[in-house]
Amino acid sequence: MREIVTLQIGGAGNAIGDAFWHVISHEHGVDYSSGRFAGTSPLQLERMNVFFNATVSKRFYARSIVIDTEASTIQRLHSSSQLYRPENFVAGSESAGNNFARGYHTDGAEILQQVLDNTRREVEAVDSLQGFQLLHSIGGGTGSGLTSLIMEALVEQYPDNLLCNYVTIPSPNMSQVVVEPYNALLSTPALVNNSHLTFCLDNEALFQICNRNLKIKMSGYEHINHIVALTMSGITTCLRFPGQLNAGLRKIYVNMVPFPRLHFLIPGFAPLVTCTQQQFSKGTVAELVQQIFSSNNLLCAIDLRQGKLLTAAGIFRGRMSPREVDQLMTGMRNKNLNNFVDWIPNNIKTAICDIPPRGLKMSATFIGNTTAIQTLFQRLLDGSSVMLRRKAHLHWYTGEGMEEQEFIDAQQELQAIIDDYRSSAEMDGEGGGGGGGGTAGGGDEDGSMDGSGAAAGPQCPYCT
Ligand SMILES: Nc1nc2c(ncn2[C@@H]2O[C@H](COP(=O)(O)OP(=O)(O)OP(=O)(O)O)[C@@H](O)[C@H]2O)c(=O)[nH]1
Ligand SMILES: [Mg+2]
Repeated sequence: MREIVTLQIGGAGNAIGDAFWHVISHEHGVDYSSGRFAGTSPLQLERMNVFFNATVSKRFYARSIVIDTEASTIQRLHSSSQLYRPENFVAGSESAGNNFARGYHTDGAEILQQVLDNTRREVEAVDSLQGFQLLHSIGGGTGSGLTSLIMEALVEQYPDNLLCNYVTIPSPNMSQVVVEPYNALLSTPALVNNSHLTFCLDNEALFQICNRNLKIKMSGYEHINHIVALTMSGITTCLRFPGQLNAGLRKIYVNMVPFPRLHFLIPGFAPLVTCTQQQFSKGTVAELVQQIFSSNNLLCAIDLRQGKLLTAAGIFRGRMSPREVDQLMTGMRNKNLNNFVDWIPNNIKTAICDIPPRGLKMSATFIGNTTAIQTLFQRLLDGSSVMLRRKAHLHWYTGEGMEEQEFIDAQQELQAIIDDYRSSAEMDGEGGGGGGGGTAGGGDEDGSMDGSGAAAGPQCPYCT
């Protein structure tokens, strides 16, 4: 069995991690509170070991290290479920206070060894580790600083294993903390150089999905985290249930990442429907295909039409005709050739898993590696540059031992990745273009690519 060890780090990392375990434990027939199996199908058990460990007493627990510099997050999870192994909780004494420097150099560094010891124990208990899954934000001090530290150590200690990050990207609409752009900036070097697969979960897009499209009144992150968990469940479907495509992290890596540095992936999910909206949906595969190629269904605030897809994958769940899925996906590519690079033939892949997610007849998850991600990186760069120019708030970092040069180096790293994506858009046979923010292709007014004309747009997943 090819196992994965999860590390959930900081406030956002643990909240999203918990939502993920909620969703996938149900899919595998494991009771979230007790960790006991109550499933009905052997398929639920077949590849359970990828994410869960089994005990002799037939209980399952999440193979996850639960990490935070402050204890309260961890206490919450401790009391909510027996799915977590108590020895795997690693808590510090004080939050890193939204400061990368404290996550990386002081408060976070203090608990690093304990994180690595626990990780080692889990790694030694598995048959054949395929890699690590790290869940964290880059706006907070722990999620940015401590995660960077952990990644450096993991790459050194486990050079043959893959690191896959699910990264919460800050949005001023969701958090008012003024230094978040600095923390995001300082996280860039570790993500560029040490992560193999980075799934970008942009709070800006998630905010828009809930607020503008679904008109949900948000009092916290619960809705957002559920959308993220559904999407993560979609991305990991092929790792958790029998199938061919993307059946392991390395296969995802090979299929989705044409150059090692260009490993930043945009996820999307469909349908995102309320009960009311569901009544008006045709519930067809064509709708799903249309929706996953709509910018409105992406978990990143970017416009797919402003760049080119290097690679794309659609993971479909539920009973449907593989022929129809293939035809529709190929049709989508053929109608939008201008939005796909022409130097990777067959750069769109599909997978189908019979088992639908809870409460839905079928769903589709999108993974795209697009040059349009430049606009997200540019947003992060601009957000930090404007403060850095005046050295605003810099003393919080220099006071913890960091130097201004580290900010400048990180800016260069971020600019370099923007340039890499831009030049890969321009590598197209016909001179490409479309990478630097210009409109590369056609598409509909709602931000979707040309498709079957089915209604697109995100809706609430809560009734599902
Ligand atoms: N999607 C999502 N974002 C969150 C959640 N909690 C916090 N955030 C975002 O994450 C950033 C703050 O990071 P946290 O993860 O809370 O911080 P941390 O890693 O615990 O670091 P410190 O608290 O500074 O030690 C902000 O951009 C928040 O908007 C959550 O549950 N879900
Ligand atoms: Mg915190």
